[in-house]
Amino acid sequence: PPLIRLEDYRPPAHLLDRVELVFTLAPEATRVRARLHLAPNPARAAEGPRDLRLDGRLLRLVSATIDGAAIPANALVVDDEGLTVDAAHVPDAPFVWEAETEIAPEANTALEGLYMSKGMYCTQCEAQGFRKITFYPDRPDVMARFRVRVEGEAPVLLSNGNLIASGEGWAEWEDPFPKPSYLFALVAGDLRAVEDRFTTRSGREVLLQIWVRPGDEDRCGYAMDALKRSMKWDEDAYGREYDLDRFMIVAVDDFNMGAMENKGLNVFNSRYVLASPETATDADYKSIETIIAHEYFHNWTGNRITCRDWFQLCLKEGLTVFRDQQFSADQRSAAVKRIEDVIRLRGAQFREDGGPLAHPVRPEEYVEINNFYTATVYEKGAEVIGMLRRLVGPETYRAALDLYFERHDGQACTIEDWIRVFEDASGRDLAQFKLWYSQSGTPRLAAEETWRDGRYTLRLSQSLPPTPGQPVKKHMLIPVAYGLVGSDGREIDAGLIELAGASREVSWELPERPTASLLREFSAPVILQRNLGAKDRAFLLAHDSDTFNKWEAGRGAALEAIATLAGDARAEVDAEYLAALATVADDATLDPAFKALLLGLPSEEEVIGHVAGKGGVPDPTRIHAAREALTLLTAEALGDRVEALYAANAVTGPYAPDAAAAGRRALRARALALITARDPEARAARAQFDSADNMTERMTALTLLVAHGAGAEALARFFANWRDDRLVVDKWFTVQAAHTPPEAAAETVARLTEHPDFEWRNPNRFRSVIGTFAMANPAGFHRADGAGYALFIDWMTRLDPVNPQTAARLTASLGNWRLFDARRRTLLRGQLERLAALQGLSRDTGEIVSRLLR
Ligand code: B3K
Ligand code: ZN
Repeated sequence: PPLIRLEDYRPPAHLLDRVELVFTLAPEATRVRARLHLAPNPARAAEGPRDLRLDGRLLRLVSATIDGAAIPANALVVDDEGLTVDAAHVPDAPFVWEAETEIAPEANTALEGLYMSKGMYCTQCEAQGFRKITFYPDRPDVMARFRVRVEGEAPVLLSNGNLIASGEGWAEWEDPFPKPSYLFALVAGDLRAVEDRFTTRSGREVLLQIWVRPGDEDRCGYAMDALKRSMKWDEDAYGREYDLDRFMIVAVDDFNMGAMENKGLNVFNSRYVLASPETATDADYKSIETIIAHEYFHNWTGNRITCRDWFQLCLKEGLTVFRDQQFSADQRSAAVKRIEDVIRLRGAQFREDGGPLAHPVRPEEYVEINNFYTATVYEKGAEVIGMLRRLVGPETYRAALDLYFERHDGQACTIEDWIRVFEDASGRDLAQFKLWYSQSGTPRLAAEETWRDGRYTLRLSQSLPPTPGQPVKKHMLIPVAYGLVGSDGREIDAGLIELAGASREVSWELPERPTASLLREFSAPVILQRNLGAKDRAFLLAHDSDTFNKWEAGRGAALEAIATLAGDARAEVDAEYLAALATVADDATLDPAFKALLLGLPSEEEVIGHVAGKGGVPDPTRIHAAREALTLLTAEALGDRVEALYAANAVTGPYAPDAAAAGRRALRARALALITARDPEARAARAQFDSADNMTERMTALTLLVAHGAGAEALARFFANWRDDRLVVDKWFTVQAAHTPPEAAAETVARLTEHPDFEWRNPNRFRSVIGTFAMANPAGFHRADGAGYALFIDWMTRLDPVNPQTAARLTASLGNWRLFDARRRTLLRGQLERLAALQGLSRDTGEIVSRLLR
């Protein structure tokens, strides 16, 4: 398959003004009539007459005309990827292309284009699904106004924009804003709307609708509330108002990702819309809030201003993630949110950046663009914007964004456009900063400190490891936020150091040696290399005014402790760290959510990355045991504080998903884990499972029981209770795949795949078993005999022909496979080669496997 390159970008040969579509829906044979008002692109006028090239896949062309006239058979050639009309038959002036195509939504298991989910029609067009609906210049720099008529038996027929007319069996929609085809959506089915209204700050009334299947209406309240808060927040924080008469969200059960920002008609994976206290956890509520906000924010960052080509994906995704992070920080606790975001970044993005799948925030080549909706584009893309904001300051950041919206509204843009508004707003040359978009890999930031004759010197230096295709790199501009803390805990100095060259030295004349708090708020996505002794760590954990680094100090100690115990099970654990945890437990001034993070441990996955980052070879089996051991040591060190924390943080009254209540539950969950670590019978967890009146506390208990190998009875009761609720049944599968002890995990997962409810064609269900096993149970998955690997690849070979996008995504979770020992690497390589050799392997999975093996 061809490699698509950024440097080969050319403007489109033809532009579009208007598009009219008529859909006649039928599961096996939907007819699509398209009328495209095309014109030669003046930007390519010098070329004279040119072929008309339209993208199209898996379409049956019924008829086609240009300006009403048939096209001679020998002038129109259809191939696997589209069609070409010979230039001799293409007017060199505006013209109308009309075509009728037939598609089979019911047979579409890839869930891209028009497909069916439990009798309901829906679409997913980003990135290139529209070409599976009709022949079209399917690229984001071709924008058009759409008018859509939907005909079908379904009672509800939806598309983008405003409803202009409807009758029995038909509806017509018009979207006044020009948009690229990837933002097109159509939904039809037996759906019910939960409605509300929002008045924009200029006084326009917007109808808000959340469309769900009958019976789910009572689970939309939180999503609706999150939507209204998002709309208000975008007005207040960015001056952005909603622009159509209505905003619709549809919940769909079969969906490859989280959600999709189609103009005026967002389509969501139902797990990110539906919630009730009995069925959803605090974590679910939090995700719903974030994703509702994210898709809504895309209306300006993505839809009104879109991407010129798919290499610019981070232009909309990095920015929109950054915006949703700001929103969540404002709605909840900023300190907690920042820590959670960094955990996520290190878990997914650092792992990607450190292995064969590493790529720049703005990639320069791809085979299948769907493979680039990655943690690097999204999460690192957001970090880059956070650095920009820090460098220019919040006021200039806002001015730059105002300029961005003013200058580029209605356009398809590039990272160059984005950087330019910052240069214009700040007067700063950002050429070096822009390297963050083109250089892959996680920079290492080394810090050395000296204290001599009343002078404290901090020397920062950077190095950039080689990554695929980038053996040598230039120095980056790294903003390093810092603070110097005196022995009495007072702040001596704080500020920002910009490291632009290989190294930089800064020094202070001081009466005493300070303790430096470096990379505050995690001011750059780098790996900080610093010899911080146990004493300094415990000091920062106790005294740092920067909440991120306060947490980070404990995190560093925990990582060291687990790594040490994994090497030698009888090693001593840093006593200062355990003592500091006791102080944390006693500190009544700390927000419970933050305290829960301070008392928590890094995931096994994070320890794997940490050990590898220091040049070691991680052994997942030993790391699992070491993490358990540290949990027990922590429980012992805290003594009866854990029971006290458990009792003191009970939340009374009816369940509410707000940050304060969720924070108390998180702290209580941590206490329960520590209590359970000391009790082989897991009595407290059993008691909580029996008495819980909400899903958060029930899942906390069930998770601990399963991890203890004591979950059988609780699992059976849980399933009997919730077997009819698909989202809860997903949790039942997930908890077993993630938390079954390592020795038994592969067998348990194999058994789960034989369960009658393992509907593996449903992406949520597939991910809850196979994806969870590979990503959330490292010790089970990496069991030394390779059983986990074989099982995983068996399922990839089965899923790939049915749903290549999801298969490729899950295969990419092996991005860290080279970190392990020779024996595991040999087993993994064998399995990857088996997948690579599969007859008819998709372009999606094929690209991932070949990058993994390169
Ligand atoms: N833009 C979509 C993701 C589309 C993924 C295509 N494979 C959701 C989002 O980022 O908001
Ligand atoms: Zn997005």
